[in-house]
Amino acid sequence: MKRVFSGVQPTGNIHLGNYLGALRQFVELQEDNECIYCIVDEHAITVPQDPKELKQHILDVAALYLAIGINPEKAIVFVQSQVSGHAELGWILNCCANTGELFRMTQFKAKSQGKESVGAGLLTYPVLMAADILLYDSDIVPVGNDQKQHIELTRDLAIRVNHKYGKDTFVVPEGRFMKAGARIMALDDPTSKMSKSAENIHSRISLLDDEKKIKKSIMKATTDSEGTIRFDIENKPGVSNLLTIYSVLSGISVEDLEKQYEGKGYGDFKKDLVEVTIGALAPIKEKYNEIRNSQYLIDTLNDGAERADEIAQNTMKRVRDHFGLGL
Ligand code: ATP
Ligand code: LTN
Repeated sequence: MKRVFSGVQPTGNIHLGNYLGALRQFVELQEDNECIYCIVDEHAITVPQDPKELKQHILDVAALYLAIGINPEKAIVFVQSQVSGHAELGWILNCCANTGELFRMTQFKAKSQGKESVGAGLLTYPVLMAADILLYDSDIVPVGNDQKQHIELTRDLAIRVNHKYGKDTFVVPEGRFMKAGARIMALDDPTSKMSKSAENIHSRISLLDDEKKIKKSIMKATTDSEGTIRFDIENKPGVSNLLTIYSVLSGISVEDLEKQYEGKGYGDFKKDLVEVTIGALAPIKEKYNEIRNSQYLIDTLNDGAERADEIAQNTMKRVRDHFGLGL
């Protein structure tokens, strides 16, 4: 059995991009692998967070994990800060990473753009992500396309450490990316990715959006002036993004959708996409409401943390030993 690890930041409600690019894989992989899914709250504080809101968001994401179909009897679900090995291994790996490679990360460049000084956590964030992954001897890391560079860095760090401290220090992991949906674009600007933290709420569809909001965001979505429904990322990024979302949510191929909407306008197409989206999200919302405030959710997370900690402590013993730390 392969070990799978992934995480989502509790920085807001999960959106269609997170779901189609990453979380959809979480559910699929739990059938045949040993899966560990984390709510990475220590990553969230790389930018300022309101403590009360952060606590709520942790439970929101946890409830959404279960609502989309992650089964705690098959997978471990837990909160990062409940397992101290993440921060500890993060420090050790910080001592193995170079500032040059961290300054080159596109996410760091984007988040620090135009600012004279930013929190050091923004720079070292990918090292903590590497620690998350390596702490569990993970083989596979299901993520969206935007995390490719961070996965590469994780692999580089693992190989570097293995070379210096013994080849069985870390398992070298691999990223897993969806063929369709690995990069869902913002609805208001199809040249940038859909994001939890973007200011315009109509740039994204959150899994918990109500029907009115879903309708408004899709009907407002940026398209183009050509008027035909066909997949062409270069020239028609907005329509292509909507076609991807439609196809993945409905299970109908993009080619069949193009045929289905031949001679029809964007209005008809968008109206149908509204229905498809509402239909796909309704069961998720229902399950979420059932468990969000339950003791079951808290018990699941505490149990997950205990199971994760056991694996993490084993890895940390080995890592400390290889590095010569302690007695
Ligand atoms: P933020 O906007 O606050 O940076 P985010 O929306 O990027 O957050 P994360 O918690 O950082 O969300 O990402 C969770 C997972 O979702 C990651 O695997 C990431 O690659 C994936 N993901 C995020 N945005 C998209 C997107 N637009 N399309 C596909 N996958 C995405
Ligand atoms: N950096 C990721 C979130 C994340 C993650 C991880 C993903 C933190 N640690 C470990 C996979 C494995 C992001 O999506 N921004």
